[in-house]
Amino acid sequence: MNAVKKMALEDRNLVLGLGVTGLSIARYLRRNGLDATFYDSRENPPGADDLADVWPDADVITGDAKFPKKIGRIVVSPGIADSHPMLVAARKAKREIVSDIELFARDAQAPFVAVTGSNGKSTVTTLLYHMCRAAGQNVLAGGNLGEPALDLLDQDTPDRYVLELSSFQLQRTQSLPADVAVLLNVAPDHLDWHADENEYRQSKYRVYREATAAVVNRADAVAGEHVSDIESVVSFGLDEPDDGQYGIRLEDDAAYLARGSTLLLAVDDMAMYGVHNQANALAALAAGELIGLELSQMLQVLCEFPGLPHRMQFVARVAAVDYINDSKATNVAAAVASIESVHGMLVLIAGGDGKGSDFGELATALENKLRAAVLVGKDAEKIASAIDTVMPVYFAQDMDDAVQQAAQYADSDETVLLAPACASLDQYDNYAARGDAFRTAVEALRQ
Ligand code: UMA
Ligand code: ADP
Repeated sequence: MNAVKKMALEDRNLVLGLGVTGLSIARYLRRNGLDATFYDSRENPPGADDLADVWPDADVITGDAKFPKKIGRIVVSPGIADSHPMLVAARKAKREIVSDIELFARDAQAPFVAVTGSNGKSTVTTLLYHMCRAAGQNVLAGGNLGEPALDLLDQDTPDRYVLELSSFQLQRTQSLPADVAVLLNVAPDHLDWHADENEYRQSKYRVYREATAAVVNRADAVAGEHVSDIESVVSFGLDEPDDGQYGIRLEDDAAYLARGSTLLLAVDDMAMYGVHNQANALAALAAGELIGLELSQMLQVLCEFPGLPHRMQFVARVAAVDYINDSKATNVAAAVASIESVHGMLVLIAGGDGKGSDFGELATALENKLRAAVLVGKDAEKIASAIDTVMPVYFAQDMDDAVQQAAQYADSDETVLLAPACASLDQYDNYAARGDAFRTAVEALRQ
């Protein structure tokens, strides 16, 4: 009798968040005949209409609703922080708290590559997707990028999954038996969600915990410690590689992607732009090797894949000035990488929601490189106080104003770079809407 009661309680889920993830969890629970109550902080969450299609007459609670007692498990959307009252109550009641990724890992019937890092996740996930396809594999990619992980389980089982994972998702995932785990880099981000920087870093290292094979960045000594028990480890970095490693070699003044002493591809032959994308390419090659992909097919992908939209995307040349959209540079390290990838002097457009970041490193990267900075959004003042000692700083009302000002400060053959070092959510629905606003403002300059 007790066992029956316990099962029934365990089958009752509380789903936190009615966004993209919440809806995918609803579809998953429905497919599996499990029961659920849905919660969202917002009184009228937009996802509620979509939920009605998936789950007619769903039990939805909102706002400051009390933690429901008859709940066995909490399935939580990544954006909801541990400090949320529902999660505090769930921990007090000793209920299991899981991510959608935990449910995915428990049910997946095909091997998966897990890709994480502060920056470059989407690029490497997409590169690996194309590399697997080039090798004739049936592959599905998703997670933090594109389709939510649980929706991938509702499709025919592929040869392999490639999952992009955020720190939020990793922190709530206990079992992650990845075929290959890739950690690209760790730099401070999401300090408004994580308790502190150490918690953020530790969540990233979790990607290696149950992995069969690992790709590790040689520049991250701590990452090296986390893979010491993993049998197959391949490293990548921007330095010269030893045997069996991936890196960069210089020959006759040209830089090459290399494996050990073998030159693989001149970086100028890559379709993607920027030194950080060389690191991403090397990480993808290392992961591809670990899953048995053929080198020539992977290199062909690197010659063809131009990068994802809103990442170092050339927009236009207007009045002898180049305009580049790197709206996806949503933290300081990403903005530093894009600044370092631009040749010559630039005018930077930055700002938005800084997520608790320290902008000091921007000043170091910008010295002798920046003509001016035009700042927008919630944390414009905070960025200004970190960088106004190294360059003139101006404030703008919105993107149109920012682009018009930047056009005045840039000289011929210089670049105007949108690399905000901040999330976009204080002003836009997402980074893509911010990048689109930049493009529209640049196009208006021609008129
Ligand atoms: N909500 C609450 N209370 C809160 C916070 C949010 O009820 O305190 C509700 C919101 O009202 C909303 C829902 O939760 O209805 C949104 O949930 P969410 O923030 O977890 O977002 P999803 O729509 O489920 O999208 C998430 C990822 N978002 C975040 O991690 C913030 C998406 O990544 C991801 O594509 C999607 O799951 C599918 O896996 C976006 C992202 O910005 C692109 N990720 C961060 C990044 O890349 O830096 C980590
Ligand atoms: P993510 O999915 O981790 O946000 P993306 O591939 O979308 O990563 O790239 C986001 C931004 O991060 C890019 O626009 C670029 O500014 C920066 N970036 C990409 N790869 C790297 C890298 N390997 N190191 C540092 N910065 C990077």
